Amino acid sequence: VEASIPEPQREAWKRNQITSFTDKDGFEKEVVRHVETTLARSMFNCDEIAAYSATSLAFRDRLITHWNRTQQRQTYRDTKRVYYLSLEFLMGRALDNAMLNVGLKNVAQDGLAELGFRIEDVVKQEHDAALGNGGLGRLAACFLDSLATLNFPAWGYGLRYRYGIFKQEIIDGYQVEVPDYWLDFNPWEFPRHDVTVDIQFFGQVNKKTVGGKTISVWEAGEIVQAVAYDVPIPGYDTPTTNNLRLWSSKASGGEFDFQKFNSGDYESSVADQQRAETISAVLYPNDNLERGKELRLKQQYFWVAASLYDIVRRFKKSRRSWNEFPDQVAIQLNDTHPTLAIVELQRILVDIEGLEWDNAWEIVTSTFGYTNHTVLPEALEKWPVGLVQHLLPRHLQIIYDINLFFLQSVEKAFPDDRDMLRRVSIIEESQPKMVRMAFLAIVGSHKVNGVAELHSDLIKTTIFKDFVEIYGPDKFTNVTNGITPRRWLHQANPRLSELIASKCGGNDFLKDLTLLNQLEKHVEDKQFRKEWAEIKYANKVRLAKHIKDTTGVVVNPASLFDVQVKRIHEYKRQQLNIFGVIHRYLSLKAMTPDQRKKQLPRVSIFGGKAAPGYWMAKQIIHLINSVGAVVNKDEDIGDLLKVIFLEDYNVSKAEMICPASDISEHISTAGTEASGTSNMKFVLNGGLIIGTCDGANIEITREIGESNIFLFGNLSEDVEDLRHAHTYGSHTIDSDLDKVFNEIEKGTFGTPHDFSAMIAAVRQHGDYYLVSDDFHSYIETHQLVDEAYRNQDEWIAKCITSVSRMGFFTSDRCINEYAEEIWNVEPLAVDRHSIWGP
Ligand code: GL4
Repeated sequence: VEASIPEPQREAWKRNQITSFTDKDGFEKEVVRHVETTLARSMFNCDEIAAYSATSLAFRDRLITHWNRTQQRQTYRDTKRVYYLSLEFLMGRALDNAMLNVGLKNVAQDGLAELGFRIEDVVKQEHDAALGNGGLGRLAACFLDSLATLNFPAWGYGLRYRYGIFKQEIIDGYQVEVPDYWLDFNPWEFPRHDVTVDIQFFGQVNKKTVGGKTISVWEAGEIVQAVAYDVPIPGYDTPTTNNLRLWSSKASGGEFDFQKFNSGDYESSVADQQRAETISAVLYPNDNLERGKELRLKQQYFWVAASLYDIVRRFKKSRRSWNEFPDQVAIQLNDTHPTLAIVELQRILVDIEGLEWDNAWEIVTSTFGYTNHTVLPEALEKWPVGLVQHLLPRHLQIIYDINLFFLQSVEKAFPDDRDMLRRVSIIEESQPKMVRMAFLAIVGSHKVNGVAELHSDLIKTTIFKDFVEIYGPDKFTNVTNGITPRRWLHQANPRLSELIASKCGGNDFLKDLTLLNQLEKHVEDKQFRKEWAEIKYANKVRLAKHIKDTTGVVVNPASLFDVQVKRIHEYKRQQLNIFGVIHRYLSLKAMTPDQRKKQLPRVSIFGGKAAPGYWMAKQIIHLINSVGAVVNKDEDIGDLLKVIFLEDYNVSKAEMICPASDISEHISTAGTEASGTSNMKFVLNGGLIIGTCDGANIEITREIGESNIFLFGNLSEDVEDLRHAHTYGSHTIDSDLDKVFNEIEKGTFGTPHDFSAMIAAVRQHGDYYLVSDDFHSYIETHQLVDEAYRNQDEWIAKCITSVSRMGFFTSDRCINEYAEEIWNVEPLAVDRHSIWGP
């Protein structure tokens, strides 16, 4: 590498190597330089936003030298890389994370203080990067943190949406969506105007004979340009800085515009430009729901084609043979959204590189792994054949060929099961015909995984059962989700992190979370418990202040804080929670003042966005706010019960909310929540949880012990029978729930008609989510929570014990499992000073 550059030039470059700041003075110099030169401001007009911008730029410069070194080293060593393809990366804020991962937050804090700023205020200036909906997108972000921290050569590939998830406002108790203009100023991205790919759509496929061989040539009807924007991803306590490449769409400068322009059709060439830019304009705001819109399919192909072009281009530089592709490249499909990548790689290999079909297919299937994140039928992607044909004519042909060869092999193996072919076909023979993306993803990958044990078992016995028979059980595996302790403990809860460090021999637990087990021997330590409780209280005071500032409601931080924050969805059952709150309210109202005095004060806190088109979810938000409006001003009740809906739940708010929770709710109908990840965040921050036997709750219970979690409700194996009984037997509603419904219908919480659909879903429409079946045990279990909370000493002991046993749920463990079981990649440490080291 070095030898290709003449000696004197090499010396000049080395002589002028950039040195990064390491202390307060160096940091201040960089901040002042950026304020004055990059921002063209001065000490006289440097506000908090300017201070944020300059601090970010100072840290960005640092990251970039490490980023360059990481990339050069990986190229030089030519090792296998992982590519994580995700339509969502819910990154949140970058500055605080960068300062902590680089290990220079204290330096920045002191430096900013000298320049006249409080670091907390500076950090808060940053707009969340909210390019995701919920757990799926946040998981991708945690994985990037772990990949870098563990020194894996890895890239993320996604879309650079101009608008991320909408901002939620609550007006008169209703959700109102406001666009999220997050790109106003984003110091964390590098536009790479030199890294572009032309992506084609529409058109037709022609056969051509080249050298006696017939090949398919896809002639485009429209070309859109993809431009790369790179976001550096710093690992914790390592120079490894990986890359997240986000593609932005732009009108192609090619012949199409040019022709129109020359013929004087200016308006239509502008319209073309707008149409091109629309592709990466907005994130679809649905979680666990697919709407089948043409623009969404365009987004998927645009992103997948640009990413694969980039990956193949990088592979080709190494001049290896195509058969080595899977030794150099592992591609992970985050849900089915990038499934077209399978088809695109096959197209590249067969149509463009001229490989034989079987050879190409072997390479393709060895390269891809597919992660399933949901069993909900409404979330499983299917695309009308006609739409795929129109947008991607060559891809549809390839899908049909993949399906043909697949079905031939199935027929051979199961000659007596004709119905099997219909069931597993990638093409669903419905009206209209549909492409089943999950089936295509399974057939085109060498491993398929679920995200928690129960979920991985469920996919094997339900939606993918036939495929387990066809491929055998080894193709299907489980990787239970995890979270990064850097963001979700160290960054979100600095005081608790520090206290833990003082008992666990320093900060090493942030890199090896199993070291938390050292806490357990201190559980009995009175002073330790006291400090623990004080930190929880301070975090609750901080949240109480936020509640006051944003809703005007005063809550008492000494109350039990009961939190449910996540996307609003019927399967997550916020309706069960609010019905439970109403039940509590009615019980309190029925008490004498003396009886009330003995009750435990509680604050029920909700937060989360509803998909804009999900009417029932919006009704649930409205009911929560309507109940709050009545309860919060009821003088009989006072502090005994407050009901809060926090507007615009997002990553940075989660960082404040998780550390302030006493009990959090993870109460999905058993079998519906694939994993959940906030359950892990809450326990890691010293809160207990109430939950159903669903998703990762089950493994959390296994790790922390049954006595440290409040489980309730029916089990997933009973759900089907219960649903069947609701529909075909007599369906009686729980009597306490009935009273709650009657109260709503009396108009206690506003116009009853507003909530009639929610009630009818339970009473008349078969109670699909088992709200009534689980209501009694839910209420009873909350009584156990109250009793347990009264004994603060024991409560704190449960919290400490739980945290000490949470080591399993780090995303570092997940990434190591993926690396070993699915990707077959090794870490590659980067030397702080030289890329050429051993
Ligand atoms: C989800 C699941 O609903 C959630 O349980 C899981 O934790 C997450 C990450 O694996 O993926 N699937 C979809 S779709 N959205 C999610 O958040």
